[in-house]
Amino acid sequence: MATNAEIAGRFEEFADLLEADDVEYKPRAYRRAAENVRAHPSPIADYVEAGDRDAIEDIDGVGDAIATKIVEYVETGSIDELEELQTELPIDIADITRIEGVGPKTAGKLYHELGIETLDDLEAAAEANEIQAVSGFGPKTEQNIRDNIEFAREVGTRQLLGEARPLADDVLAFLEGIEEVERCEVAGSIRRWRETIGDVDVLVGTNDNEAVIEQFVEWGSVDSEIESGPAKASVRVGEIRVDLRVVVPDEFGAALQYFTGNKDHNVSLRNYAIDRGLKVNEYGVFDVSEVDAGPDGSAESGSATGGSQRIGDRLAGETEEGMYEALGLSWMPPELRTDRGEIAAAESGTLPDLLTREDIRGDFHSHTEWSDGNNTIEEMVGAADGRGYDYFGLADHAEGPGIVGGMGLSDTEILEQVEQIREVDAASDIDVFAGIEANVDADGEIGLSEAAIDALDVIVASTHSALDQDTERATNRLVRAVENPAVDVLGHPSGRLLNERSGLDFDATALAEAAAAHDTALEVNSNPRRLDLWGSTVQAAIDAGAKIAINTDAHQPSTLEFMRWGVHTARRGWAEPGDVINTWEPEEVREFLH
Ligand code: DGT
Ligand code: CA
Ligand code: CA
Ligand code: ZN
Repeated sequence: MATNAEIAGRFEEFADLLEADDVEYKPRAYRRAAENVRAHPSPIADYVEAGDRDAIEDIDGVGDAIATKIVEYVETGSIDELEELQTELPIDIADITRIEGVGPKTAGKLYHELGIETLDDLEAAAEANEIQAVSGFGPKTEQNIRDNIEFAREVGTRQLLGEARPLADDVLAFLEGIEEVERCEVAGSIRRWRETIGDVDVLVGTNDNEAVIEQFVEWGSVDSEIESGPAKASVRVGEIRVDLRVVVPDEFGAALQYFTGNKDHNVSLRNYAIDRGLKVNEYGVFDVSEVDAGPDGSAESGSATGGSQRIGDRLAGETEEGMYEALGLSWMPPELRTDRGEIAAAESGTLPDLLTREDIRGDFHSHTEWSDGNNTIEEMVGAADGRGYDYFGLADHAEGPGIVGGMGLSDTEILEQVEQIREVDAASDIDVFAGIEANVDADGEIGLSEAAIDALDVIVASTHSALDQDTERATNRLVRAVENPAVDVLGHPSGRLLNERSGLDFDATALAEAAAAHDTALEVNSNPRRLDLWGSTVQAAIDAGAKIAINTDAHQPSTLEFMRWGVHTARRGWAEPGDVINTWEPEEVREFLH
């Protein structure tokens, strides 16, 4: 059945094609509907199944016409009007618009002028210098296309963590319910909480492979079976591939360690073991000091069942903890397994004591209907209170570069909103911070009046424009923003959108040093399309002494849930509770923001 993400994807495609066709107004309506459909907390296909038309039309931005298309899509798997549009404009629009600076309008023009339909067509035209000859384009645009085509190709094949992880949770819940399953766990990038996922890996420990594999491929959510064999099977669920591997319970820990990766971590771990006369593989940790069958190379000639890889004295393999312990290392959370120093830290007992969800006491960046959010101040605060938070910050958009006219708040409106926020604060149990999301212009300035700055508790400053600057200019710009004494948090520092645009490239250490010196926190924006900062940049920030703020950037109560992605992303950057200001006591937070 169609997921909300798939439905949203169709409307995004609709919007892109209409825009490529120079249609006005409608694309915006479709995009708004897509966004709300994507964020909707329950499966919309269920409403269709139950014939609950009202529930569909209750979704913000979904009127009669869009509801009809949703029903058509869920029931038939396609939308006639969209198919017609696709025939008329046979452009791989999602692929082509992944190139920074190439929007649907440009894609439409390139199709009409040069017949470009695919990324390959586009690359060929750029190589042949045909693009700069089209009116309105120039050598700079053409060069930009050449520079970004690789990025566009690569990202097209990966899913967002925020879309793949809920599916992985469902797979796990299903497998746990199978009688023959003794142990199961996700593995691979999904267990490491990487921000994008190539495929979902799951591992089962059982003594009855056949029964488990048979039930797995018959799972109700499976759209098609890709392959299945005696010890593994792969299926497709929506757009996501799920790989199941089945092992005996006694080797579950070894397989879990191996298939969690990442590859670099595994290679380093294997070398670490070899240096100590041990051998690590997907079957266990083995003492091979008494084995004279040659070094590592002999394993390659082993049978498909790994017979010759189970050579020597097995020291561990049943549990993952045991695997690391046999190597003299403490167990480490999967988020850390990227070969950025975690093995040395495990050896010396200096692994970080990572932040957890329970440590989070608030959020500093959310939106209301005052700008582009869907709810009132009261509703957002109520939802934050309902999550047990101690404090909560509203940060609607201020007007400025990159913000659609009329959507951002003027200085006068900011002062009006602050007053309302104070009233809501007085009437609620949690501390409510009056904030704003200011816009960092191309030179690093934020355009807020002194009066607004004085009235506000939290100023989140974010870039929303000029995201194609070179590294030096981008770094200077962001450093200037964090040095501004009014700025408390630098919002989504790179401005990247996963699978859509790469955002600013900047020197994370230089930025973090400036942030640390000026008591400005760097944001981990938890929106699954952003996750910005991310693992390596969070780690650089913390190493330089900067503080992190994990924010949801929620535009409605349901997306306060995004905190889950932000916390795991911060864990990928070795964040301990003290590094993250939203674990602090309310008084400490006030002090930091002041
Ligand atoms: P993905 O699916 O592209 O998001 O990334 P992963 O990390 O899930 O990669 P995947 O699905 O190809 O393989 C799952 C894990 O299996 C991977 O993280 C580490 C392990 N693995 C796969 N191939 C190799 C390999 O050739 N050598 C080693 N040491 N480990 C491997
Ligand atoms: Ca994978
Ligand atoms: Ca895989
Ligand atoms: Zn925001």
